Amino acid sequence: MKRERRILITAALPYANGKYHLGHARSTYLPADIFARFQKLNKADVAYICATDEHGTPILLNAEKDRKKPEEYVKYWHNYFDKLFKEFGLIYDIFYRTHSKENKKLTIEFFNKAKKNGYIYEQEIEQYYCEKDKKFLPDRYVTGKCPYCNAEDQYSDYCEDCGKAFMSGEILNPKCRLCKAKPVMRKSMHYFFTLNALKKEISNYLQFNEYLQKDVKNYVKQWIKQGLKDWDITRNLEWGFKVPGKKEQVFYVWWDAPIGYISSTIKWAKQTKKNWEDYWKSKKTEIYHFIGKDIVYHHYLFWPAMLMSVKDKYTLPKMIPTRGYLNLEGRKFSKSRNWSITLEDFFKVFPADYLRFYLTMITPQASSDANFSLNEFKKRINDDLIANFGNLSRRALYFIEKFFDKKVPKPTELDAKDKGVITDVKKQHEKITKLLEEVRLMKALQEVLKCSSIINTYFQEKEPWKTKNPNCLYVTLNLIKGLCIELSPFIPFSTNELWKSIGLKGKAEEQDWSKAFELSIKAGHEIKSSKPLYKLVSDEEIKKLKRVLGKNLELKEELVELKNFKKIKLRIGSIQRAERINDKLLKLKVLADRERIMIAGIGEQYNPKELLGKKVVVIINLKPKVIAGIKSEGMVLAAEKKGRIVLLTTMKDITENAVVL
Ligand code: B3M
Ligand code: ZN
Repeated sequence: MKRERRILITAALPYANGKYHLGHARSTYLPADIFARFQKLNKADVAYICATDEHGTPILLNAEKDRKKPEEYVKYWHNYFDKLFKEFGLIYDIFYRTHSKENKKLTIEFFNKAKKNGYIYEQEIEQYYCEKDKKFLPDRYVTGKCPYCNAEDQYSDYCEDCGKAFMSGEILNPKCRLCKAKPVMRKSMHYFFTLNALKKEISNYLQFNEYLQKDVKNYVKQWIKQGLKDWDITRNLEWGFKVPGKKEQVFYVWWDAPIGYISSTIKWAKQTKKNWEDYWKSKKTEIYHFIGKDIVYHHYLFWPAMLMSVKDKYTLPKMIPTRGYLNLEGRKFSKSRNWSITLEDFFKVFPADYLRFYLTMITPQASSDANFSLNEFKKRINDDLIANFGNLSRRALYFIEKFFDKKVPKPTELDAKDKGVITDVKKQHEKITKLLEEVRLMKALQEVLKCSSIINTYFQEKEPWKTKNPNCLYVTLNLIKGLCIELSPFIPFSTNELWKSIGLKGKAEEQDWSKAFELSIKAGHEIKSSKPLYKLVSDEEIKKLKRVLGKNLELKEELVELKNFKKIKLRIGSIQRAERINDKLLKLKVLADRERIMIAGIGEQYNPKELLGKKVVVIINLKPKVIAGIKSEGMVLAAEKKGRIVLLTTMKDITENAVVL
């Protein structure tokens, strides 16, 4: 077969460093997969590439914590993601690794070429050095006291308490994290990448590539306007790829990670006897990088600049679909507060298709954030997936089984309604094709469901349960087959299963998109089964997942369940003392009806210091709860404002300790 288009698709490489929550699945892995599946059905020549990202300081630190060698540690997490992503239905052509020989070779090649072309220079910088351990200490290896707010135990580049970032050398009482000795400052040479020298080329790329997402492009342009800083691409670390000519330095993880996109393609091309350069250096290739909005800087600036700097005819990305963060029941995901659901938690209760369906329904083509609500999830699955598509296919198969002994009936001449529904559905199909091409996946899914509704309406009007109308069952079954193909990028497991129930060969996901609605199932074809495809989501199951969410949800629900609102005693309290317990939780001493200690989950939004003296609204008649080992005697009220949690404070004229209700 002659394949007209050549498309390279990547999903941002997950760090081989612990579990990911649903947010990454929504922003990156699922959209990339739906798009790749669509393009494969559409018979493009697709290379769909992913890998684990296996370098960097956090990985080395966590490996040390687990008492594992970093090689062993990343291998473990690589296997973990490989298995998990398969369960999620991701069909990468290769899921490789950045700690590979292909990546090492190419990383060094990129460095040498960029350097030869004048985009890399050397400069001396000062860094902490531990004379006992005989090594340089990257930021996270040094802890000390914040020079701004005096908080203890902060990393040497950033204070988690007051949020200030500081320069190397500014932290007070620095200590080596490994041996607790006081480090000294020592000079060493580092390599820098001249991002700024490519400013004009990058601006042009952003300017003239009409496919790049507008909302993201605008803020990237702002960054450029503010000035681009050259980029330190080496680290004094024992884990990573050694920098040529340096004994103790490796490349910064963000230098070799995106090169992993190419080196993984090289590995795949070797395995499948293809030419990798066709996918990276040909004018014909269209490159799509799917990412989350936290790595925009790296993909809209660094990466194109790196590709330009080697002057090696690399094709620049056509599209960088960028999605925002996911909240869970209106709050940020947070491991330490138990506010998280992982893919595995989910798969214990529901099939992967349910998650794929719901996540697509809450993911518009934008970098805006979204909210995962379990009740909404239940509604979408039961009302949209099952009541619409699931029931239609079950009923059509059931009537063929019941009235025609599982054989597709022979149609008579098609009437205006039969022809009408076919035309309408084909028109819809064209619209859906266009939306998918534009990576507008949520809209495309909505239109597929519309397609299903059109067929449902036709089915209802024809009343085959009364009329045993052969045309209706013949046409409907053929259109359901088309829907099966149309839905397979979104929900591959159940559409493949339905494909089998219809008695068709192969898989829905292997068909030809352009022929989806041809009437290819002929009279006399025998269907296999009419058993229901889906099970309704029950309250019990939703509760199971809520239990995963732990104590915080209970607390929230406890509040909602206080139906008689007057039972809640609200007071104005003033914050007398505030301390940080961890990055999420703060311990507050609040003077309300009396002095009360309250633990509040507002640590990501507030610094203890800015809270002192603040008047807040508190509930004083909740049962005391032990949170993070401390008895909390009340609750500070907060509300959501534009996706941010803000404390409910008072207007100036309400006095301390006044009774609100
Ligand atoms: N490893 C994961 C992230 O920041 C990071 C992506 C690398 S893509 C080359 O989402
Ligand atoms: Zn500080």
